[in-house]
Amino acid sequence: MSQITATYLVHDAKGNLEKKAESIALGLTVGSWTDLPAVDQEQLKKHKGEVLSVQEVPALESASHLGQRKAGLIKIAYPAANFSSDIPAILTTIFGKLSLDGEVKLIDIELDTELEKQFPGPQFGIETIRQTLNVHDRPLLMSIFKGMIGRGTDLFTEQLRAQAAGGVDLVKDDEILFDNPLTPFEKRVELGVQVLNQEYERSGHRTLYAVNLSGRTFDLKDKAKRAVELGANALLFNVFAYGLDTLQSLAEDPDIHVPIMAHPAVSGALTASPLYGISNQVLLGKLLRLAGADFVLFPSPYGSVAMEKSETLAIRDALRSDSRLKRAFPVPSAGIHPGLVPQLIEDFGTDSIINAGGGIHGHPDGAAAGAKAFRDAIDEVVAGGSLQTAASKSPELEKALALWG
Ligand code: 1AE
Repeated sequence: MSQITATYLVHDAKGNLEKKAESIALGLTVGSWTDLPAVDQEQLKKHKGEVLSVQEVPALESASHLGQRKAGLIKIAYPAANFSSDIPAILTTIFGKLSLDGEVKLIDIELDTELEKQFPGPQFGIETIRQTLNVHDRPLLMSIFKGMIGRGTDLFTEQLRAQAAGGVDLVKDDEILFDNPLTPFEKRVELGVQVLNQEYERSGHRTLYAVNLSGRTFDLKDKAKRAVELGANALLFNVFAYGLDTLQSLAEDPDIHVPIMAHPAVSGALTASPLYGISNQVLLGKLLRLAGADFVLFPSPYGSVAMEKSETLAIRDALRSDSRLKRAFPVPSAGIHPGLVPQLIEDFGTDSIINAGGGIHGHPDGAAAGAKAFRDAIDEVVAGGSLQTAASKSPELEKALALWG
């Protein structure tokens, strides 16, 4: 029987974890059990949630000190017979009302193969994106447009050309750049195609541009299709401002056949508390891959907006673990500069993306030099060398290290 299992960290003021587990398993499925006549029990057996395990763990200091608080990891299996095969139905089953019911955090989920098959996963995944870019043996380098609000297409063109000239593999819009009169969505796509084709002709290096797909939910598909018609080769999507199912609908549409980059904006509201919400591993890892993200951005453990290292590694693993779903690129981000390249490669490996905005545009000699500093650092570190060796051969990297350390 197909099912999803959910693991929760529960702080229970009544101090009875077994009872709490049973009340969750029944409350989110058949309602009650022992009071039911045998004939109803027989009929409802296949719908009943089942407590798989209850393991007491030390309570977190930040938990409420009321009552006889006990903390535990509670694992429950929910029959797939109870829900339609979509993320809204699954989330409402496993963490709907429960998310409002005290100190409970959804820590992990596991879909069995039959259920997982109902989801598309990434359309392209790491391997196909590498083939498109013809880059096989190093982390990809991505940069971000910066300071575009209130500015026009001239700056857009200039920044894009400089980033591509410096050797980045992908450029993405800033997530706060929406459709606007100065740099309209369609114009950005057209300029992106034009500039990046020119750069490809000039240097032979292919760069993809992820335009920010924004606007009202019900307009997104038409907008994305128009972008693809105009030649867009990637989309950036603020998935948590819309919902995971919206991402899935975009990823499943055969007319939107471009990789989708999921931005984590808004997700912190759901993940940051150790006591409530959803773990980063589940939200940014498992669910984004299931819904079809090809790239997943998240705060790195060492940048300006930092996330716990163990959580970033759990996201990495959820995006790349063996599965029938294609593998998605982890993109540890925020405050990244060339001095972090050895650490990024050590922690996230070659099948990852090194992503910087300020760390490229803030280079004293401009964005092309900023990008080149990263590429020189990446190439040397992947070849087994050190940053210092790379800097001795690269004035751009030397300057970047002098600035950021
Ligand atoms: C976690 C997302 C990071 C992001 O989107 C962004 O714009 C980073 O910018 P920098 O590299 O910190 O300037």
